[in-house]
Amino acid sequence: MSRDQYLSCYSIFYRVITQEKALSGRSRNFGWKAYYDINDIYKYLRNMSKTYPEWASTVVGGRSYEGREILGLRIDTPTKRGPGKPAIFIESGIHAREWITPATTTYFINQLLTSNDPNITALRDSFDWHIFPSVNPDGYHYSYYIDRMWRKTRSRSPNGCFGADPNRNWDHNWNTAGSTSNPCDYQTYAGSKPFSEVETRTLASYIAGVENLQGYLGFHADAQMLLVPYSDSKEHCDNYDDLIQVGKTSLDYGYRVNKEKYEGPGTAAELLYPASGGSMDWVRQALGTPLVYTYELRGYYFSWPPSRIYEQGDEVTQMILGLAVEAGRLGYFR
Ligand code: 0X9
Ligand code: ZN
Repeated sequence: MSRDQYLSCYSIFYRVITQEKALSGRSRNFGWKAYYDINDIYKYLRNMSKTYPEWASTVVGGRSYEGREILGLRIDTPTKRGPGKPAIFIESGIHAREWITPATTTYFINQLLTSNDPNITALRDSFDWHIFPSVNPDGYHYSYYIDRMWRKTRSRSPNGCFGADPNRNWDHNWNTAGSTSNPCDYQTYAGSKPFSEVETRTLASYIAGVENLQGYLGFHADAQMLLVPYSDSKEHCDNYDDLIQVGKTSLDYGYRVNKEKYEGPGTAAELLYPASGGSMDWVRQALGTPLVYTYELRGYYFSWPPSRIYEQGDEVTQMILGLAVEAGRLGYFR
């Protein structure tokens, strides 16, 4: 990259990150024109459970090193199939700096709870949703107030360095690919052992307790692609062809919104880089959940203009709808 290219890239990036918390957008009421901190996000979830008590309740998916809850919203309306609906779990914000993922996830919650579009109300009523906008709340808080590019958790290693990569810490071929044993690595420290991080350990036990879990969707930024298991090898899982077909329809639905093309679907090892110890792979292998995906949303250096959150919010809503429709057509959820 030439110096001029570098400077122009940097100035775009600088403009984007200085707008993120703009007070003009971050009004007293929660919304999607600015990025909100973890307390505001949690307040929003609690408000939604109070506003829609028949449909939604807050759930605690685990806890963090600094003592925060991993707070989510369970949306399980009393309509349609009655008890025992297929469950879908949404994981966002495992990487602290990927701010667009908690934002689009609360956007999606808002769509489920307030949209009058019959496709969206049917989507809401057909599943038992377990939605977690920020599964790494300490990291998000640290990224929000101290170091915008923070990715990891905030646990302290004996040598004084902080954090492990929570998407390298799950007990699936732990620390064998795309990870490091160096606790001071800024990005991909796998942790001292599988599930060394309280966040991944407690969340895994919550996920394992979700009845009839049929879908697990993890949201990241910013590679703009759709990934399927497994991530540490080129191995394909037994319903790989279904995963690809469902993933394609999901991307088609998303494409109609903003004409944005995502790469994939395919495995991380084939499309991105091999990485072990990820949540998606653990869920697929340990729990046998049939529909497991990682969505890499759009962005520039993990940032996205707050004035355009709704763009990716609408895209993600349609992608999830497309996924549910196509998987239903293939006979899942019966
Ligand atoms: O490296 C990652 O964890 C993800 N990319 S990111 O730039 N958002 O950090 C890719 C995740 C792919 N899935 C797994 N490795 N399990
Ligand atoms: Zn990520």
